[in-house]
Amino acid sequence: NNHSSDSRGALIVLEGLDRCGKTSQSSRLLQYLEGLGHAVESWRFPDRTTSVGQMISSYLANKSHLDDHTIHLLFSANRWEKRSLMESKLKSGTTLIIDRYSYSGVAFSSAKGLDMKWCKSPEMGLLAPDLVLYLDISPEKAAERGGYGEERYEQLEFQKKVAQSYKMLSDASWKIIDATLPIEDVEKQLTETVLDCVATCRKGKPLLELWL
Ligand code: NYM
Repeated sequence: NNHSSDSRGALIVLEGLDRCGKTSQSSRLLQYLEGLGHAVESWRFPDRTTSVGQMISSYLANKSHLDDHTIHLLFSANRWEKRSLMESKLKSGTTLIIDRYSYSGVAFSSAKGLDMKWCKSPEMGLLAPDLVLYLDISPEKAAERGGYGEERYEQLEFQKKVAQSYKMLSDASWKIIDATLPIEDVEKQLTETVLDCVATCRKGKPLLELWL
C-alpha cells in the first residue's frame, strides 16, 4: 500500500536457551523478509562491537570477573546505547529481528539468584518488542546439540535455572515455538507469525515501552 513509507517497522525478538537455534533462525528470517522486499535488519545482544560490549565479551569468555549486579547493568547499558538507533530505524519503517533482548538479561541474571524485580528495573523504558519468539527446548535436549561452548553460563545445571526464569517472563507478546522440530518446520511457524506482526505494525500498532 502507498502509506507504507509512513508506517513503522516491527520489533521482533528471538529468545531461548543457549543452543536453541535462535541464531540460525534469525538469519533465515532476515533472508525471508528481504526476499519479500521488506526493509529489515538483524541485530543481536550483547552487541559486542561497542566498548560496553567488549567488557561483556571479556566477562563471558572468563577473561574478567565482575560482580553479578555489575554485569547485569552492563548488559542493560548495552541495550540502552542502541535504543535511539532502534527507535529511529523502526520509525523509518525498518523491521528489526533481534537475537536476545531484555528477557535474556532478566532470565540469566535471576538464574544466578538476583531478585527478578531488581533485574527488570534497568530495562524499564527500553522499547517493548511487538513479538517475542521463544524457541522452546529442554535444557537436556539443548545440551545434546553438539555440546556447549566455552563461555560462562553454558552448563546444563545453570541452563535449567534459566529455563525456569524464562517461564516467569512470558506475556501476551510471546509466541512459544517448539524448537525441537526440524529446522524448516520451525522456520515455517516463525515466518507465519512474523508476517502477521509486520502487517499489524504497518497498520499503526503503537510502539510501547517495557515492561508491558
Ligand atoms: N546474556 C545475554 C545475558 O546474560 N544477559 C543479556 O542481557 C544478554 C543479551 O550472554 N549465554 C547471555 C546469554 C548468552 C550470552 O549471548 C551470550 P550469545 O547469544 O551467545 O551471544
